[in-house]
Amino acid sequence: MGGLDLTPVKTRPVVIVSDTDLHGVSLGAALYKAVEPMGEENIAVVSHFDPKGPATTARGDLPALLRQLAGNVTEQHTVYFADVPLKIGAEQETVTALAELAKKARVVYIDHHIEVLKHFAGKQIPRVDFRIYADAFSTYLPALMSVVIAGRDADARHIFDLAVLGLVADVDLAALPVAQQVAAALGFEVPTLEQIRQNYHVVAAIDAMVKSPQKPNAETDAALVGNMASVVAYLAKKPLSEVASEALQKFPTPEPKEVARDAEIVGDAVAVYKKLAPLGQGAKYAALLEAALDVPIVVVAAPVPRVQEYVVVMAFANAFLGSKVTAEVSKLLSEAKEPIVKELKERKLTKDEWIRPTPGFSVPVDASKVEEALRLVAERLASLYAQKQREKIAAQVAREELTVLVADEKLAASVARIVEAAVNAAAQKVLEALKERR
Ligand SMILES: [Mn+2]
Repeated sequence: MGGLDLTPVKTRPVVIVSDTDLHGVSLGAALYKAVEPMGEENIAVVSHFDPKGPATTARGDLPALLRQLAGNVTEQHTVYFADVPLKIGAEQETVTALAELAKKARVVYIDHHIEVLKHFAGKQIPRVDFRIYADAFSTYLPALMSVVIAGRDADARHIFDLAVLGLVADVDLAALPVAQQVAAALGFEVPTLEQIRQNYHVVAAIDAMVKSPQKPNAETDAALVGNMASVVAYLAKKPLSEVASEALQKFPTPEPKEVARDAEIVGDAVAVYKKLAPLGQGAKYAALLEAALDVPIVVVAAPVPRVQEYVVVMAFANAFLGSKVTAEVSKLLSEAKEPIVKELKERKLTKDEWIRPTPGFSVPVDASKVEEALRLVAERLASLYAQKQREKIAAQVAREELTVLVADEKLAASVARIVEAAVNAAAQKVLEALKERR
């Protein structure tokens, strides 16, 4: 049987299974740090990405990995899962495989994915110790607390830094207040949102390093199984400041404000990057732009690997650390994509071919006409955004006026709803009229 060889796990009672994104590997590293005093010769790290075979991520065959693991563990083993979500579309298979594994060994399952909770809820899986948290930061608490209780201050600092890295990597803004509370209790300093924005390129560089097939060198006696396991050990062994400078050397990533210098704001809501982002780095440049500009929508173009004739133009809702309403903006983008693509087609800037959806949309455009396409997408989105703002303000004003005039609150509310509907309908007519005129 080719693929992953899990026999090194057999003789090592502590097994850490981590997801392969930055949150997963850094959480794996935090657990590694916590169990290190048990002796590295007793630790195995399993972290593997394979879209077609056994993998420690839902983007591969997770149930197969769990079954294989069950064949290599005993009563003596404790298996820690770090941020490994259930495989969508294979939930029951994953639960069954996990239950089989738990018959053989003790399992501690640390995660923060809601779907995990949903599928495990009400299912008694003996010996699986579920630690499901509401946010990315909190998943580090078991590791953090175990070293704090043991009085290992330097390790606590290290794990805390990994936890902040994990929350930024997972774009989990809700976790920031939790991090602040924990920081206050432990006497650590937690970066502000502003500092995180300014230093976002560091996170982007570490993320690139983690995802690249180049393995950072980690000196350890732990068994490292899979193509990402050495990254876990590396993050556990090196202070984060060293990891950051090495990542920036290997994957030079411009600072957000540097990227923003080549951007233009269209209307007051859309930032458009006027240059081409480097090959395959459109999403990363969009995030860098968002970090610098705090606009609700960014539009970026980037070439795609193995395709010469097309460049992808991408529009993103501020899925990063933005402070402007994301749900509203993603709705706007999903409504906008059809008419925009239609217009791009009419102007012969694109063929009807879709590339995977993003938190927004992406469309391939003729490589020789990128500038024109970028401008068109940015302008249409800016005017749609402005239109939505006007509708919102109109509805707001109508509601407030009525609350003053109509004393009865319930009556005011129902009249307000009628007025709001009327305003929306009128706005819709204006929009349609505008469309026809084009
Ligand atoms: Mn995660």
